[in-house]
Amino acid sequence: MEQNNMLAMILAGGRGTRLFDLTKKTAKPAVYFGGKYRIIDFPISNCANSNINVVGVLTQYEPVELNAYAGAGQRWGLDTRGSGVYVLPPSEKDGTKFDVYRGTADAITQNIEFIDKFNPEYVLILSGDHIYKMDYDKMLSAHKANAADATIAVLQVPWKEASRFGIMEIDDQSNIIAFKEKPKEPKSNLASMGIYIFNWKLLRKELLDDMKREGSSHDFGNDIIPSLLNQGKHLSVYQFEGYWKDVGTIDSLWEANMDLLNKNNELDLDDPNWKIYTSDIPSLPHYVGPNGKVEHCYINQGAVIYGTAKDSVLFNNVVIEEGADVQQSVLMPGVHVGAGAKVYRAIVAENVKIDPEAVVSDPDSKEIALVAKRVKKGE
Ligand code: ADQ
Ligand code: ADP
Repeated sequence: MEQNNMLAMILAGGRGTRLFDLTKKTAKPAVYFGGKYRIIDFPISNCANSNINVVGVLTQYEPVELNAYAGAGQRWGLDTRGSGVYVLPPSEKDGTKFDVYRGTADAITQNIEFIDKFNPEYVLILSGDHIYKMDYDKMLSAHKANAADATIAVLQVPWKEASRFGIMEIDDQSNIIAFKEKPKEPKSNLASMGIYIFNWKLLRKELLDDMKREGSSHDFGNDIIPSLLNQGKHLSVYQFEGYWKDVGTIDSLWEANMDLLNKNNELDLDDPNWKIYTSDIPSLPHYVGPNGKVEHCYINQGAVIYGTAKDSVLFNNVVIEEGADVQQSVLMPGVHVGAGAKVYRAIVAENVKIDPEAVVSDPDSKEIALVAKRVKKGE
């Protein structure tokens, strides 16, 4: 496989406050998704499939589980000679004062030495909290064809959501003429996906200049992109087509899981040319008991179902006891639903117990319930 001269850095340090208790003890990229994956499997598998061999993962908030999971990259076939996944928490370096990653750009600045060691021509910056399949090699080809200084992957978002994103205006040559991070009154609905390719020499200089700028929050969207535009640099967009979801909220995480159940879903995890790699947990095959009934579900190994499950995503070692009813829910590994309990429209966190006869939410509820601790009958 031909290696391209691009190294990837995945920003995985955010706290993920909008996922509440799911990210109390673990970083958002390590959160479970889709019956057998973790969110970080998506960007790293995309890198492996795009012939990017060196991937830095910038961790900070509750990194233990994520670090252990990322390892040296063996899960994604990235631990062979000349390639690897490198977990990069903030660390004390010779000649500099130790500090946490103060923003997304600062996280990269603190790893300039790491990047320099590989002497890449291009650096790809990714987020650790998006579900999508993307060929970054195609984005690099567009970046080169446009002879751009930087390229941002973009897509059209619904107008009502536009103020959650970096929003830009472009000319008919795909050049960015204006950019605003999370504008209150967006002038377009062309949104940044937080995926950037930079010529490393240029970014390196910009990051060092940014360190000296008073008042900078050292963030790509707030500081680096606007500054490059001000300097008249050539910033281009790469139009992404396909499924992409920022799963930073309970509702979006639930929706993305439910999307998978639709056999014609755009994400298509059954694509032989674009596999999403993950770790397989050795367990017994899943088992449906004599009265068990399962309809329209993803079920991973080790799940045991004596009750009923419908329109749900069941991770490994989930147990649904006799008479229990689970609908439109995501049950993470080891969840135990007691006899006669009802679980509707919920995300239930790893190893949580729902007591016999307990009720979680109701089928007509508009809200998605997050269940992160034991639920007792009558609660
Ligand atoms: P947000 O998603 O709001 O917007 P941010 O909260 O900065 O951006 O997080 C981006 C990624 O960086 C996340 O994966 C997060 O975990 C990580 N991260 C945050 N702070 C970090 C730190 N100090 N150290 C290391 N990692 C950190 C961004 C762009 C928008 C764009 C959206 C698309 O700024 O322009 O529209 O992504 O989702
Ligand atoms: P959310 O928006 O749900 O909180 P993000 O992961 O996007 O999730 O991060 C949100 C904010 O948390 C960002 O503005 C980021 O700067 C900040 N942040 C990043 N790392 C930390 C940390 N270690 N502790 C506290 N806040 C952090």
